[in-house]
Amino acid sequence: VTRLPWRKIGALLVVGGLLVVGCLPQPGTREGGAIESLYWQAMVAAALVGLIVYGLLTFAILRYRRGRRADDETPPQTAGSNRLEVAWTVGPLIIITILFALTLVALNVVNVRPAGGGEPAAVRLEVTAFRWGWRFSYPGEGVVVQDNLEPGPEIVLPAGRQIAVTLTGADVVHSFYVPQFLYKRDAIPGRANEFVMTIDQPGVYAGQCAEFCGLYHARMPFTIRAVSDTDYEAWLADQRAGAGPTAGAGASPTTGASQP
Ligand SMILES: [Cu+2]
Repeated sequence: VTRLPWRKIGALLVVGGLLVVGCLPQPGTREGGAIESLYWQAMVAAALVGLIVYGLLTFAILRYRRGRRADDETPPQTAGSNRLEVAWTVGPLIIITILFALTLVALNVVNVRPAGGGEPAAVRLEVTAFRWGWRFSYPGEGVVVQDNLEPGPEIVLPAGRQIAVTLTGADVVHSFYVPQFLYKRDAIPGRANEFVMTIDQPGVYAGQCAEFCGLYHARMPFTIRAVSDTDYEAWLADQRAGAGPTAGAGASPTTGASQP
């Protein structure tokens, strides 16, 4: 009887687990937090089911493998078990029902309507994707930021405040994707896709188009810089005062700085 390399198997399991844990970025928004929770709940459910399935498989393979039994005959064949069949029908139903309920809980955070009166009103942001760039407009503020190809436009948003986004596409379907927000939405021509996001911490968040839209699809990045409320107001004032619609380039002093 050959011995199994338990150490190697254990190490593989640990490395695999770490990979799964390490692959999910920290959520940068309140809504992303709800998505992260849902991800983990589904992961735990999947891991439990996986453990049971692979555990039983491994047990059956090891316990009943050829050569282990004295006689090499076919083991007794049984068919039909009402108890087992009920168990493997009801078990998954329960799991699916729980996951469904947890999904509703997450959706309740992700798909909320923009805040009304009481709280500080949501910042309104209109996003239009086009081949091959982005146009961000702040209705009522007189600020529009638009740029195409690299490095793409950079916009500023207040951290900790709800941002109500209205997303659309100008020509073909694009997709608004900021990996750290754990969330993306399609930008569809002729249709306004609305969602909210609340950025937790000030910081710089890279975004990109996530729907193949043509030749330069890979060159549609944009940047969101989240700052304090006062810095946000100051930026708006700056934008109104000077730069105009293509203000995205103003924030990148490195461009052209290589000339002595
Ligand atoms: Cu694209």
